Amino acid sequence: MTSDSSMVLFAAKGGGSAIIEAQLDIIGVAYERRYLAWDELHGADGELARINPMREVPTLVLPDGSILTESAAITIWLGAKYPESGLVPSTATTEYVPFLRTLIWLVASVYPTFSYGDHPERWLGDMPEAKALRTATDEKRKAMWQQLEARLDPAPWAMGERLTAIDLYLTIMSHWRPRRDWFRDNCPKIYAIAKRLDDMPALAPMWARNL
Ligand SMILES: N[C@@H](CCC(=O)N[C@@H](CS)C(=O)NCC(=O)O)C(=O)O
Repeated sequence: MTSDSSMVLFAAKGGGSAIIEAQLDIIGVAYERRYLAWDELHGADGELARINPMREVPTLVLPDGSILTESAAITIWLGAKYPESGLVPSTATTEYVPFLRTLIWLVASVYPTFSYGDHPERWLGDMPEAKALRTATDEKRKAMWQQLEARLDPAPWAMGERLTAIDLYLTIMSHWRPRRDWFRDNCPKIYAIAKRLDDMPALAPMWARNL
């Protein structure tokens, strides 16, 4: 168990902050969680808005007080600081390139479909197209998950024999639209990874906080 009590994670129930909670819990580092209500995130001018103008979670305050946002950046930072966790494969491994490719694809291609589809009114106001934007981003996301499914060869984890942060992203994101039953029926390899992680004891507190 590592002690680093000065880290503070801004989080919201069920959000992308759970991906970072899972990593911190597996690493075993002590950190403070500050949960915000969903309507506090975008609207309020509280502490989160002061440190992250995007008003998004995850936002991590590092031990030296600097602010780290963006789940992939946090993942890479944690991987460098706690390499023994294996959550980010070392650059010397064959897993590193597929890991990097998949990590950036998750945050740069898949995650934005939620940014636009969850709140279409932020982009289109009360225009009638707002509903269509949500439907279109939901459909695009399904196609992307199927692309990943086609190139995955879990053994048993997404990147091979070792659990990595990719498995945590998949497990948590598979609770979001189109949700678990769709993955069971359409992406059985992603679903199997998620089911395996559901039962991991180190993640039980994270699930209790987030489901
Ligand atoms: N690119 C960011 C996306 C973060 C993000 O979109 N977070 C969502 C929660 S899953 C959020 O904070 N939404 C609040 C809002 O938009 O009101 C990352 O990978 O961390």
